[in-house]
Amino acid sequence: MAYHLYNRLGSGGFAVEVALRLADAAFELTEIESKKDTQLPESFREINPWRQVPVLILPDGSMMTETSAILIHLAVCHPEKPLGPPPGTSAHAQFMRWLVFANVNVYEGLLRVPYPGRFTTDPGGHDGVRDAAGRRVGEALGIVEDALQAGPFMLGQTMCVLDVYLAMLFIFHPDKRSFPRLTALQDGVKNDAVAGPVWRRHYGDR
Ligand SMILES: N[C@@H](CCC(=O)N[C@@H](CS)C(=O)NCC(=O)O)C(=O)O
Repeated sequence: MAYHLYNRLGSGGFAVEVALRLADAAFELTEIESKKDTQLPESFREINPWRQVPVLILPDGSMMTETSAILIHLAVCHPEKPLGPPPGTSAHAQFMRWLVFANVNVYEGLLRVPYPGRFTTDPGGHDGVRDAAGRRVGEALGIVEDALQAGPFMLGQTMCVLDVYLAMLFIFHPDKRSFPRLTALQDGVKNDAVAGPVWRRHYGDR
């Protein structure tokens, strides 16, 4: 059985789709018809009780969520493909560190912009949630920017799925000028022969 990816165009599953293509893995893709920044249909709970994409069904039929965990899993399952460094190495430790850092501090912060009502019970407090989250995401991206000194990618010269993930998250931050190294990393992902076409299907010329 092949993998099965559930996603919504323009969502985090972009990075999972690129990982599957880098792995040359057979997969079926279901793109949920649902507008960006809205809730997925109630019926999607049958696939994922948390009602979010991406969801990856593994070849044995088990189900995975959480983009960073999926990317780590795919990299470990396809060590001969250019997804990430060999498990057990210091480079792999950094790979996992930054994937989780980005997931917790950037992805989750960005979600506070479309869904502020999930993070305060004060109906008048939505702008405050958005502003504080935007500031915190900016701080987190600053840490990533500093870590990119050896660049152009997070682990050096070679792109891996960590870079694909960061490039995708960076789209949603309004301030590009403060992050020249992240901008260069994003350009590298957009220009990649495998990631580029997937990028354009999801994000056009952004
Ligand atoms: N923690 C999840 C977050 C996934 C997520 O937030 N997905 C968004 C699309 S980018 C979504 O499904 N939003 C619909 C909702 O939260 O109701 C992950 O890392 O994969």
